[in-house]
Amino acid sequence: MFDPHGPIARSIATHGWWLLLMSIAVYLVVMVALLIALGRRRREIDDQPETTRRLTRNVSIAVALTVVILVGIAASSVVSGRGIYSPSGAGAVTVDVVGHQWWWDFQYHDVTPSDVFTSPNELHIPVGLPVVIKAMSTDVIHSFWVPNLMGKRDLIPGIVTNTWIQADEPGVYRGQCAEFCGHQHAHMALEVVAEPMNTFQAWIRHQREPAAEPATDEERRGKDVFMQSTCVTCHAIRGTDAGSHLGPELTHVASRLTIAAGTLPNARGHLAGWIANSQSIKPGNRMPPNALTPDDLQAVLAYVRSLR
Ligand code: HEC
Ligand SMILES: [Cu+2]
Repeated sequence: MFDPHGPIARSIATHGWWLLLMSIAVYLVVMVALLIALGRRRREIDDQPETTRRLTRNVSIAVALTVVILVGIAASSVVSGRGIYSPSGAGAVTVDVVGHQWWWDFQYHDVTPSDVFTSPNELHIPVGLPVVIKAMSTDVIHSFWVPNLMGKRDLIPGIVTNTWIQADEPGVYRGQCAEFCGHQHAHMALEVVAEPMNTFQAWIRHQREPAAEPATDEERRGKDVFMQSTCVTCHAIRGTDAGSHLGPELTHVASRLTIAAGTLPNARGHLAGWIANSQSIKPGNRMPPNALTPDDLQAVLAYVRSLR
């Protein structure tokens, strides 16, 4: 959070530095005054009314100064708070951020219903433009936090919270759930991929497309196994009969950087381990182990890996 890459994070970091420097200054002044008082001998004039008056005046000045500093901090809080709540301009795109135990779903709004798609655990945004976020949760309270780009935003069941996010430069920024939400809270991470407008639009166009048709025999067999086993009860693959959203959408799963909410890099070996028994990787997560034969597992793997 002390390495801001967007306007919200910057105003939070600036505010944080001011608070820190102010606290250090006040602490030093108080300590120096304390040391002077400790080292000072008691004198005869200390009991005279003149000294009492001077003391009263000095204490009043210190109290007034304290009030001024606190009001200054409050004002600075309000100013940075305003910048955080209202987007810097019209939003480029609106995204629903939905918290699940223990993964994120990002649903991109569109005027055409068939163009709506989800991008689990990976939020793509165009550089330099605000993206409007509507945050919600399906189970318990989560908190959406991307330290380099924005402060924490709670996702509360039954309530839609509005916020926004913006990045200055292209890059991949890690985010993390910041409100303890159960067993796998620590493995509830996400990636924000900030990219130039044309790359972002190309990504959107690609994500809108239905899943690629299987190209090889093994992939075709994998698709059959997928459609005939329990996978379809939880996962959606657009363009096929699989349409459940209990788990992350898999239409373009192979194009993502990580699997299981930032738990593992999206590589063949990790995927195999995940599909066979995700409970050994992320114990308690909502995907049950799958008793697939080795051949079926290889085929499903080939199919899932073809979903670019
Ligand atoms: C009872 C529901 C359920 C069933 C059945 C199920 N999954 Fe999942 N799956 C999930 C959930 C929930 C997650 C997300 C877990 C997490 O990250 O905490 C997931 C994650 C995944 C992922 C990683 C996706 C990502 O982007 O992180 C893959 C790949 C996957 N499942 C494939 C399969 C396959 C193949 C089958 C069938 C053999 C299957 N799943 C059966 C619920 C299910
Ligand atoms: Cu959490």
